[in-house]
Amino acid sequence: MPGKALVKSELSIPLARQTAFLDSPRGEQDCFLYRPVNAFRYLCGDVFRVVFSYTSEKLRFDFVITVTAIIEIKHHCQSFQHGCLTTAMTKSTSVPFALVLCLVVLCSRAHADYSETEAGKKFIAEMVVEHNLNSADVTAMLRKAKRNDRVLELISKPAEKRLEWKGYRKIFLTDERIDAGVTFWLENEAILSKAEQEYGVPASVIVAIIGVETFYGRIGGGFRALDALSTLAFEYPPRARFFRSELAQLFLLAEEEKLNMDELEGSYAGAFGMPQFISSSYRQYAIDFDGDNQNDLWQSIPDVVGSVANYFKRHGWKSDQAVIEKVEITDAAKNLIVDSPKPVTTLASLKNVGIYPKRKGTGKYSLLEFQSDTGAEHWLAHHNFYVITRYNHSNLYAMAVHQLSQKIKSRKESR
Ligand SMILES: [Ca+2]
Repeated sequence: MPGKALVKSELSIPLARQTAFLDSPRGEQDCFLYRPVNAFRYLCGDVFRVVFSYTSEKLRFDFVITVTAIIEIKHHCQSFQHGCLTTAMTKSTSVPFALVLCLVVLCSRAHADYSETEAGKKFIAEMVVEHNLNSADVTAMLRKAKRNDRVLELISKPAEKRLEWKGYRKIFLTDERIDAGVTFWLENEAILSKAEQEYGVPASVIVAIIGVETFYGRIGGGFRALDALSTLAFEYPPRARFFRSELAQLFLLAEEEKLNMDELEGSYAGAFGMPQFISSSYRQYAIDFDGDNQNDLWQSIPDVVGSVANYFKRHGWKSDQAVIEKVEITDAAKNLIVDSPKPVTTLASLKNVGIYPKRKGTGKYSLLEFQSDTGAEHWLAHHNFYVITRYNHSNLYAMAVHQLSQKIKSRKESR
């Protein structure tokens, strides 16, 4: 039966809003924008929304994509088929032709069956041979995976690569996040102390990580994990190998923790729970810190706190050492500035150019430059700074975590 579709409303997002959205990838506006993409799941419902992206096939992996409009479509198909919707939409004079084309593309991709692709078949075979999973079960689940274009858009432009420190810090070092950190700390003081004692990782760092990752659980979901990881595994060549492995880990995790993969939600990059562990990290580092025999990073704050502490300990956190210290440098020191946080510069090299570290570390350092509002700042990163980058491989990320931890700590102490 032919479907009847009506364009209910069209909302153009002003340029200013697009900019705000780009500047706050983990902010609420971002959630507002990417949630509608997930509405493909509600395709057969009464109302669904589509986020349109003006894009070009040849720019697919350059991702010059701007979200320009959200269209809400009401349809009355009992059994939805894109054909009926596109036909109806083409008749509508209020919808630009380009948008109709986008819809066709988005709809058709949203229905891609990865289990039928060559890469998908190979993946299923590996899950059976290497991990002993049931072929029919894996195939059935993979068949449910839907391509998500928003995932491809976001993965290509993470804030860590787009922004300098002066822009990045404004996302995370806000009064609201600091206050939320103090509140989280006060509400979970006992479990944070226990984790600090058992793992040697400061409560302030654990609190800051959870604050940067998900704003204490407020942000972080919005994508079906199966869709996000399948999209990245099968449609994002630059990191397909990594994401295929994470998709495999997701299947294993779901099996071990008795999770329903159909419902699991996470970030666009396939990280989930309050501390945003990717599947392999979840399997390797998540712990049961409340004694209910489950590693629950969604609902159990003790498990979240213990797992973050465990992650840091396992990556070599040294409880008696500093993270990073600010230094003033002369021109002679400029050739010691590096991009990598891995501490390889010796104390002797630093002294040669007039830098004398004041804080305790391993004796190996990394001299980093950050662009602040007032110009270049120089910081001497210690081993523990490098450990923070094991959570997210970015100097900006580690700096945000460190500074947020310091601000939360001093605000808590001043209360
Ligand atoms: Ca537990």
